[in-house]
Amino acid sequence: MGKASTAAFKAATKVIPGGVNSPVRAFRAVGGNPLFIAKGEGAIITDVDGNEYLDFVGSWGPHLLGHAHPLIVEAVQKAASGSTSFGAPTTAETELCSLIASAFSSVDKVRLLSSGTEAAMAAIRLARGFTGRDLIVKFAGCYHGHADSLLVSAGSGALTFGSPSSAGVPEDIAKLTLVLPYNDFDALDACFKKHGRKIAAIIVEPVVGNMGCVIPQRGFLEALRSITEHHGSLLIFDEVMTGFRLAWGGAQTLFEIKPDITVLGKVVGGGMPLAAIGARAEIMDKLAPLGPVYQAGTLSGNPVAVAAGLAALRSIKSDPNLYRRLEIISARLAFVLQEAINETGVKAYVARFGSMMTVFFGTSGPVHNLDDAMKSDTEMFARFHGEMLKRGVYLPASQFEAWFVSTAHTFDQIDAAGSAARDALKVL
Ligand code: HOZ
Repeated sequence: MGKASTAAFKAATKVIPGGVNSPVRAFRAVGGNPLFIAKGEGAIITDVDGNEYLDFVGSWGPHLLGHAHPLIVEAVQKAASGSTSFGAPTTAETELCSLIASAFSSVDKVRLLSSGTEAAMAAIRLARGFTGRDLIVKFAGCYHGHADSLLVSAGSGALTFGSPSSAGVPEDIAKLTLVLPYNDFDALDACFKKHGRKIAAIIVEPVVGNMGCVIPQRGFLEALRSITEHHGSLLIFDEVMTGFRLAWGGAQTLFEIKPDITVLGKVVGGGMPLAAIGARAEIMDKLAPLGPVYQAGTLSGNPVAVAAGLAALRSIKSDPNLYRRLEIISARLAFVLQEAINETGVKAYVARFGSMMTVFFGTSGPVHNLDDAMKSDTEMFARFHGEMLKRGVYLPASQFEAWFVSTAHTFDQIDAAGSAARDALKVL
């Protein structure tokens, strides 16, 4: 780590808790201090010391098209020159919401918000308001932002009510969230047998990015769909990571499952603070001002964020080969990493779905749920992270985060990442 990043971190710690505005950035899980980033272009970021890194964080998901995509930058500049906020409707919001609705067959109407956390929180309230029920089901290891109802871990038994996973979350709120193991059909059945009539919704990452990349087992998403339908509960797909990343219509299009409510963030905002919830009209019309479920925001539908989102989605839509190319680049990354693992004999498991991937260290996999993910050797991952950084590759600073590939990554860069990984694995 260079002198300028060290000094910047020292200064930051004086005025920002832990020196960061979101905890995983602090590098606590991998040791050392965070790099302070000065700029990014395509797949490369540059720190304040002038060191360049090949970036597989992609701002934790938004940069499907790479950093500083010219069309997004141009759109942002143009929008900002006409004011950064109105707090009044604009035609661009209607355009963005129409584009989102056209991408998801489960969505008639869309409400724009400012962050994934806010969107997941609103989706939960909407599900409760629509069904008149209080309980929600989430899966251990799935992360849906930091709203009180969602910072909950499993209680003492899989069928018991959840307990707070953060100080400040009241027990009484956590009790309304049931936490089940991901990919566990029996736990799902037992939970609905016991509580089905009281469950407002299941919220799930259809492909998980937040315990590392974890893929739904065959039939799991279908089981969520049928059990919720059977019990009159709603199914919420949190597609903050997967929406517009895995396919134009998100994971739900690939798996051919229609959720009741879709939560979007990251790619949909082109790197600006923008998120969305979408559903069929019957559900969305429960939102104020039409319905009784309150939700609002001064910066909701912010013109600069909307311009960035529109530019990102239009660019994605205009390129019919984009997802195929992204798949090939991502598959290449998984391949070169697996080659490096095989060559060096390090025990590690590469999990990938499209352009989301995680190398779980110290396990040969498979990783189906949080318990499997927790078998990882996090110290080995931390050493790997540091060695990759020394070799100019910037990875998420936690074993339990997804790496993101962008359309800006080139084959040469991917092969360079493979060579860096081979060298890094050799010295672990
Ligand atoms: N919640 C993000 C990881 N899943 C981290 C966001 C950030 O630190 O920017």
